[in-house]
Amino acid sequence: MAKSLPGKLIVKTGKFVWTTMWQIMMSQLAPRNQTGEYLRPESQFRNYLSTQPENPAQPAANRYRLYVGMGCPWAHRALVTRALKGLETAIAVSIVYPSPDEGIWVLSKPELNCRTVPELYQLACPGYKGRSTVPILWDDETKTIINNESAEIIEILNSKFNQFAQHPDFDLYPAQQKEEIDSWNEKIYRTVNNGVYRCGFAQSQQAYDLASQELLRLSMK
Ligand SMILES: N[C@@H](CCC(=O)N[C@@H](CS)C(=O)NCC(=O)O)C(=O)O
Repeated sequence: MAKSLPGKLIVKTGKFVWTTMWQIMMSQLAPRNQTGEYLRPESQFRNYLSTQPENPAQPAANRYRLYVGMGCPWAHRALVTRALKGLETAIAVSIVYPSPDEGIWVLSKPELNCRTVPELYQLACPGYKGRSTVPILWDDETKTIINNESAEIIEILNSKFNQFAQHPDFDLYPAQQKEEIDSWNEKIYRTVNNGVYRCGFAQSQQAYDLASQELLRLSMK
């Protein structure tokens, strides 16, 4: 009878291969600190619209569009703000879809000779090396990304398009509540919005425990 390998060796080898593959995958997907906590990369396009004459990005109708993915919670808040302000006719939306085989967002049909969201980023900024995330506030006129940070995109939609909005008086960030909103935002961002990523991308038990406890504590308040 042919001899089989000892079970212990098979299990040990299997665990080693799986752990190594997982570590390689995570190192590409999720930057971390020394204790294995997920560190979200900063969004890199952080421009604002302004009516200052020297600013090339002037508020206008039918000039800017949002690239969004329907499964993306960050994109949702941009879409919700666009709807609440009544900006559907002023700001276009292009929906992108996840490509499970490529691990990137792809456009529903090629635009500007781009098939994918990473290609749009390259068009906006040749040589760009960061993550190609949505939502994106895109300028159709200059073919570039104005902003790719949803917290700032919603601020722009709330305040810079009022002359084209159906609900210009609906202010989602009233001056007298800014402090309270910012303080809640800070908590919700760290523990819930980014908290679920901190759980999923934790690369040590300690990092996972910290993220999941903070998430549960805030969600149960
Ligand atoms: N800080 C960004 C985060 C956006 C973000 O992480 N979007 C995810 C989808 S939910 C994404 O596009 N990920 C693609 C990638 O990281 O390659 C924001 O709030 O706009």
